[in-house]
Amino acid sequence: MQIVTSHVNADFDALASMVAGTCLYPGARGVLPSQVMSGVRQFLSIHQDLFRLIPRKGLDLDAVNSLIVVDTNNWKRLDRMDTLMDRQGLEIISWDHHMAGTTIVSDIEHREEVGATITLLLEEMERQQTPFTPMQATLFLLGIYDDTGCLTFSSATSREARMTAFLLENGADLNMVSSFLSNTMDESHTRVFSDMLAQAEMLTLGGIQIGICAIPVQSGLTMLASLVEKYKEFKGLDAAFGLFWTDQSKAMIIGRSNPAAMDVGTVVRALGGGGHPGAGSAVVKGDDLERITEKIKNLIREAGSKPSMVKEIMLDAGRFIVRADQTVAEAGEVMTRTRTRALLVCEKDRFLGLIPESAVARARKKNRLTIPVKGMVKPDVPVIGPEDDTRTAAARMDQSLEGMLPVLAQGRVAGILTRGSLVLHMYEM
Ligand SMILES: [Mn+2]
Repeated sequence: MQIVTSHVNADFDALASMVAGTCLYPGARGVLPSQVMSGVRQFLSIHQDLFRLIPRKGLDLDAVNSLIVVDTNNWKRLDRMDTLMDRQGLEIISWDHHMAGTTIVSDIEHREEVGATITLLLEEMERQQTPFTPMQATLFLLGIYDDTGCLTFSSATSREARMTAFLLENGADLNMVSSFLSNTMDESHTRVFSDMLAQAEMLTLGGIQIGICAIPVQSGLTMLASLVEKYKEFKGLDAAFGLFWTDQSKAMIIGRSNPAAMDVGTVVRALGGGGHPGAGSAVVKGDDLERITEKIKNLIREAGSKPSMVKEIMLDAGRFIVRADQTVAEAGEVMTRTRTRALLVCEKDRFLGLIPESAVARARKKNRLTIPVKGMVKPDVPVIGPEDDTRTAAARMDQSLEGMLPVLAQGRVAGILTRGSLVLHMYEM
């Protein structure tokens, strides 16, 4: 007998991978561990009959000669399979995305560092053109979304995104997916949240309040980013970091910050993750929680104490400037040539305001292209100083309809920040 099984406290990735296993290996029976996550339990209470699954309880392992293990690499995480450990002639096939701490030695191993195990099985199903139902597609998508925070965790790869598209093309139902994902906020989240409230450390940096919570969680717990966001709001903080540590010596670090408070991206990038000033995440492996916490505190201090300044990243404004006595037609030509949506209008050294593309269009309609630019200046536009920090600039860019901030020093143009240049800076490109 060939069986497919996965870890106790099965999450959606584990369940999806088991079901995909029964598709790829016709004749294999899915063996459901006794304990499953509550969202999975709710899902199964409706869908169980649709899948070829039998409960672990009451299963006699004597007849098993082929074991397919999905979404774990550790005998201890399986539901009472120890008797198979030394069975002579037992074939073991693994499908998994956990790279460290493997205790299950397999004959055929499909182990790759992707965001979800189900991705590996789906790629194989796509290759073999293995048929599956829309209901199964929905479960597979739940697997991808559960393990990758709906593709937002930095552990997600482009392969998860490709398989998401593949599943949507094959009938996955997003309404069902979202209804089961929203249900996955359960008692374990309440417990984690109350731990966060009780155990957080506070850092104050130049008036900015930052909370850091290091909390052990069961692996596969999703919605952690929402918990960090809620925690930040609940405590009225400027920024918050959650370090969620699972039994697989892996920590998920999630940061959230108000736009102008601090740059979360800098911190998580230094840990090998990704993000931007307001939000980011990283996965850190093989380090203990205390060491990671210390490391993050230092990174936060660095990020908080050295915000980059506008003058470090501003562009030369030369090609964005028109003189107040030039015609609107000339301004229009410069905009077309430089592909900008507005220009800075200056009289000698003095900054008067912007002339936006829309003003040129208006003048063209009214046949007034020959008048001087001075007559069409929009004076009260958001500006920034060279000594201001880039977080302030990012917040102020929001108010700019033209997507540009003139950088002014004593009323003179010192440079310019465009939305594009600010974005490149945020992603450190
Ligand atoms: Mn997984």
